[in-house]
Amino acid sequence: MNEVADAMHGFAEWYGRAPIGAWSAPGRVNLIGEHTDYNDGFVFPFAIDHRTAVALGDRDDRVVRVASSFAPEAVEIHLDELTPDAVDGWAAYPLGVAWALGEHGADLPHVRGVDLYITSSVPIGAGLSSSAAIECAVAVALDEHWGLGFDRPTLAKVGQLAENRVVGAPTGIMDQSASLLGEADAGVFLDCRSLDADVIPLGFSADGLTLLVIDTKVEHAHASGGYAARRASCEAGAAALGADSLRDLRPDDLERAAGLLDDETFRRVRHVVTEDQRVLDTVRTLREQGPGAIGPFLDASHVSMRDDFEISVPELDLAVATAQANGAIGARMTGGGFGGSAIALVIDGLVPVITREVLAAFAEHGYREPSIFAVHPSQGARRDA
Ligand code: GAF
Repeated sequence: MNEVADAMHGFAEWYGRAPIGAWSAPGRVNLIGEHTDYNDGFVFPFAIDHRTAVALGDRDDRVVRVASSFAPEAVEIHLDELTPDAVDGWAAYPLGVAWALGEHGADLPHVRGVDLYITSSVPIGAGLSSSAAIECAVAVALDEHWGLGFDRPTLAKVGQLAENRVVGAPTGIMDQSASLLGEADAGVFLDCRSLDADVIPLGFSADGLTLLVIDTKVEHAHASGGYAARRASCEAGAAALGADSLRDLRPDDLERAAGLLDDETFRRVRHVVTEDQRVLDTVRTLREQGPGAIGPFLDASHVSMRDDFEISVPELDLAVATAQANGAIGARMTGGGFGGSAIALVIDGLVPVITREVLAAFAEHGYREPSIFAVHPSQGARRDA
């Protein structure tokens, strides 16, 4: 799909004139580091080659109007009326970004309105951050059009604020950071406390490896229960242990934690503390030995999410187990959980057999047919036209 051409074409059809520019931002796969971002910990995602594009046209008044290929109606609002509660549904993502830019210091009372048209090839609800892709595409577009000059870490915070306050999902900073900072063939190793980011070559294709996404088609939403409950458990666990955040604990501290926390909170804490360590181990191993050696950390991450953090579902477990049983280097669910996608790092030659076996296993269990496809680490948000 050529998202940018589609966005420009869609804009022209919808608004009856050509746009003045088009920007795009990718979805992401998180290689490792799940539910660590809002605990001030470490993550290692990469931007994928599925993007959301936004075409933009200027206006003489102060109305912002958004239309898209995925909703039948356009939504519009006067900038003077833009508050977190004034918008909902899909338009909360793009319009939430406009509001959040103001919260970060953009002089919204003095900018003119815009028309936007959005298209996307990031599957929705698949755990690949379709929401961050919209936020980041709109953020870079408005930042440039309104001459704001915000840096990328600030735009990541803008996207996160839109998601937290306007969409209402208590998510962390990972997805927007991956979408804005990603580069071709590289992962973004992010310290979510300092926001220091290291862009590290992944070298999958050079080493004959493919990163497969297995979209289970079990839809998740982070504005609802489970995600917020996990976050609350982590905060309660940190408080009970006298830590500012779980980032401040090491695996050595877990024995003490076991004596102080109830079983469920302890397991939530153990996931985050060991996951932070797995991110560090993955990055070190990747640097020292290459991507073919990181499999055990991916596998262990899945077990931790399944048993300790309890955010997997049977379809994700089946995808992971089947990929592993058929020779994947490593496999795990990716993203917030409760549905969405698994990933499997696979030797190129095994892609057909792993694809076939996962499809067969899903059919045998009577699960909905998953969508299985390769993704490539790609460039982050950019201006395209
Ligand atoms: C979702 C959230 F948006 C991220 O901030 C992160 O917490 C992730 O779930 C879990 O690692 O994608």
